Amino acid sequence: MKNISHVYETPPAGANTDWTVPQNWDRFSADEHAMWDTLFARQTAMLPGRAADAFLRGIDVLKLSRPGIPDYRELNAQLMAATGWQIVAVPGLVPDAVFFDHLANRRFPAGNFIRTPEQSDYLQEPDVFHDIFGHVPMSADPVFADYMVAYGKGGLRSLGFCALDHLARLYWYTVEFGLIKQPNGMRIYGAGIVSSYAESIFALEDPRPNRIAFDLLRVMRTHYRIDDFQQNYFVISSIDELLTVTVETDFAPLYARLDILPDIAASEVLANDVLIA
Ligand code: HBI
Ligand code: FE
Repeated sequence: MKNISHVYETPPAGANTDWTVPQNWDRFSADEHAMWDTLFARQTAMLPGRAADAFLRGIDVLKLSRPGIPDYRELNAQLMAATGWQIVAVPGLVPDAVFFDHLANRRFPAGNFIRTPEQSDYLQEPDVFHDIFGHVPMSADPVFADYMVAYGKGGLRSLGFCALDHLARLYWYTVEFGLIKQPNGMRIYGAGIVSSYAESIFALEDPRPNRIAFDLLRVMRTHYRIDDFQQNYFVISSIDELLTVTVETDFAPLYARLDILPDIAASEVLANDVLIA
């Protein structure tokens, strides 16, 4: 990804061999805590009616005893009780194999820095607001938490098939930019959308993006955008659907098919796509 500064192919000074670092919650400044509070207030005000029911249930895990950037010591006590997950602080993007291994072991790696006011609407690298506000509430949902574990284990296996780029698309179009069609309407569960004010509105209310029924092979063939809103969003009907398809699919023959099928552009719609209103 261009113009990002927190990418680590080797553990930086002070990091453990799994790239984790102490959160050092006490070192965050009043301005950094205020940045969190501003982002938190703006998103929690706009998400009722937009975020998935599971996300809104999980947001309470973040309503800790005090405002500001969550202290992982307190947050983890809540999250562990809910789904056995814990947050581990990392200095930024970590290698895929490290990332998958953390997910497979119910550890979510969260950036231990927060965006600047100039980046308040979007930044390409996962800061503490994207990771904690975006990912933690869904990680408090037992079914989604199990999906994330299954994904991490699948990611480790995909490394053996050199199929990481195909599997990364599954993460991107579900965990990061997924939509869900609930009986009461279309809702957001993807962390990349739900942590972004502008994309939360765009993904649900703008007529331009295509909202396509989730299909595993279709998603794994589809390129994604990293520096702009998505043009295609994929819509599941339930979180169970995600867990079931990931756990029950034998990915080996799927990877063989993906090797011969052409990729699909990020904004392309296929004749057999099922568009969801
Ligand atoms: N590292 N810290 C961090 N956070 C991520 O979301 C992340 C990562 N490394 C790799 C990665 N994501 C992607 O490869 C996944 O989309 C598969
Ligand atoms: Fe993310």
